[in-house]
Amino acid sequence: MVVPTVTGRPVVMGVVNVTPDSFSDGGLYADTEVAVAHGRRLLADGADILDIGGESTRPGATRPLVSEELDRVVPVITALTRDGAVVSVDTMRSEVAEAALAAGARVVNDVSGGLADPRILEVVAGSEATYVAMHWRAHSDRMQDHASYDEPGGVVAAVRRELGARVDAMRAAGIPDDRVVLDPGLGFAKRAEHNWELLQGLAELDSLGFPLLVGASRKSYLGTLLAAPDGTPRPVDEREEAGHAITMLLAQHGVWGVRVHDVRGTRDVLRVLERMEAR
Ligand code: PMM
Repeated sequence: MVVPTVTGRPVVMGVVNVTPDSFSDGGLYADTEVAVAHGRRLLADGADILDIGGESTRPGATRPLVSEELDRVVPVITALTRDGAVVSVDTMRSEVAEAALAAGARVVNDVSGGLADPRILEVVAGSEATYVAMHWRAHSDRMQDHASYDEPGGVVAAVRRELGARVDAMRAAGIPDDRVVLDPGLGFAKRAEHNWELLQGLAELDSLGFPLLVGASRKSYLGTLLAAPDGTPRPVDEREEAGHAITMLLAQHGVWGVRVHDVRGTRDVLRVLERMEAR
């Protein structure tokens, strides 16, 4: 594993979205220079990994061209790896994963777990990269049509089974188990109640036998939880404290990593936890 956990606390993956349209920070870091500066700030705040993405996966998003995605992420990855950062590329495309690895990325974070572009599994197998495989059912323009989990055991059983099938595909492609991290994919083909059930059911996902990464921060289920009395969801940039509460619970559960926007606040949460656990 590229970033093994030290002292048992979760790895902190800081988000750098080089996109004009991500829900969490849409357009703020779309420019190379600004994205690199943002990555440097997250590093200074204590990120263990910087997750660089060039495709927005907000519900309803349309996909960029491969060339657009490459132009967004490669220069940012090159600059940040030159600074010594451990960089992850957030992509579903094998061509982008290949270029990112050549530019120095050491983690491939594939929100589709190899379903969008199965060749990505071969690219990862032929490298030394860690592979994060997230639970996913469909591209963002139609993912919420797939948010039904009627089988016995509900969303937790379905995510466990579907991630298990991705593990079979990774093994078949030749990716060793010790380079794999699984992610339940909060918000991807999930309604708010599904996200809460997954957070409550992490132990069942642990039984797959792989480290878990969870991306809980700023997502719409928090906006719904914290909605105003008239039902207006809490704005994206006012959900941080709730995200930190979830980080605390995830750390206590023993997840491998958390994917977050506010690295500084996340570090503070983990520092409190470490102090409380010190004898
Ligand atoms: N969420 C988003 C993008 N990439 N990757 C992983 N592994 N897990 C996630 O939950 C995840 C992801 C969407 O959120 P963003 O707009 O904040 O990046």
